[in-house]
Amino acid sequence: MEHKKAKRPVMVTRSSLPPMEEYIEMLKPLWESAWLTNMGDYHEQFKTRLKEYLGLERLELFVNGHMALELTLQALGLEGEVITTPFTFASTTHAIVRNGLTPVFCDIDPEDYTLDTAKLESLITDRTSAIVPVHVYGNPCHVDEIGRIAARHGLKVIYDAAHAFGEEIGGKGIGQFGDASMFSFHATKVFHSIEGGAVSFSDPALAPLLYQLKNFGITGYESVDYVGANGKMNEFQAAMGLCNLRHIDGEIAKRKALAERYRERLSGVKGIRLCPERPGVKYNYAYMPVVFDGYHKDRDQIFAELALQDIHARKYFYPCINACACYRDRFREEDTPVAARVSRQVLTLPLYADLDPDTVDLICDTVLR
Ligand code: T4K
Repeated sequence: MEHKKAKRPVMVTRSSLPPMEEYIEMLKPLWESAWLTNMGDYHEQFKTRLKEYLGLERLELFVNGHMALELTLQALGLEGEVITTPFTFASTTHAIVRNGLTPVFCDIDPEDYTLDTAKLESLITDRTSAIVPVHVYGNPCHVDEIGRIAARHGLKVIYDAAHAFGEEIGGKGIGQFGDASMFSFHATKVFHSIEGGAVSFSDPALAPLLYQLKNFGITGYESVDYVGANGKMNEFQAAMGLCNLRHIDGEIAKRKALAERYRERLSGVKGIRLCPERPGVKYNYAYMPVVFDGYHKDRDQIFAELALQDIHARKYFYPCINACACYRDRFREEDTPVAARVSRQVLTLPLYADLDPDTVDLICDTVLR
């Protein structure tokens, strides 16, 4: 069988970059001021522009998404147990554990792979202080039900929105749900600032605390009030974020067209499951997860067939976090059977703004062959 030629290698994603001149122009003032980090002008501008774009009132920037989440959990003064999902990137669980909290893994919804709210309430104990759900692949969690459960039990809700930049539910920015939401601006994300992250939050009292915690807990020239960390976003990151923000709508539109092309080819095929698109949700097309469940080839076979053509899909998120070496002594993957199964069936196919549509066709041909 003859294959169309694709530029190789094709990786699961490829960072979008602004025109180089745009970024260089942004760097000139940095050479003049020599103010490179510690909350400079670009940092402040980026914060303002992001709040506008994301429809948020309160937001703090961080050096990366992980520090944003870890320091937010610290700022909220949580104790005891935190209910979360095992079907995520290691960062989510690590942020909980590194705060001295105990993660309690809740299984996932078999359709959209976010926390299964039907299984959530039975995991709440008198030691539970918070829920950390993940809008995994940009699939929004069941925020209304999570909000109701949290309110009933007096729990905080901190969303890991690393994959959900720019999304909306019913016209509301996704960062408006829960007590706080963490966004990642890593190079592999829909929107990036090389590395970077942000947290949106509802309680105004968190604003100074988050700012101080990311700066070692320093509260004045001669005072350090908290055991903070270095979580500051530098000016080069903020400059990249400001440039990329100018182009983000076009980037998402390109992703949407490619995601639709995948859907046209792969939906309705027996044994292949795509994530449902919920009405009223504005998606960002962050990932293209495909689940092979009863298909004539399994996930690993398809992964290998693509790799032979120098096309590198990824098994996000395999293994489940409760099966990773650093946690498997304490947790059992069997306790979250849906997550365990999906993690063995899922493949995230290449998706990024500049992916050649012919490559999407080639990938689909390979999957369907
Ligand atoms: N919560 C969730 C749910 C997350 O998914 C993440 C991060 C976090 C929290 C933490 O946020 P950050 O602290 O990272 O802001 C990648 C990313 O490093 C990570 O940010 C992301 N999730 C995770 C899902 O994916 P790897 O180890 O798979 O990345 P890597 O280096 O294999 O890159 C994947 C592909 O991306 C490469 O094959 C090519 C492309 N790429 C990569 C880099 C580094 C580029 O085009 N440019 C680049 O600069 O983790």
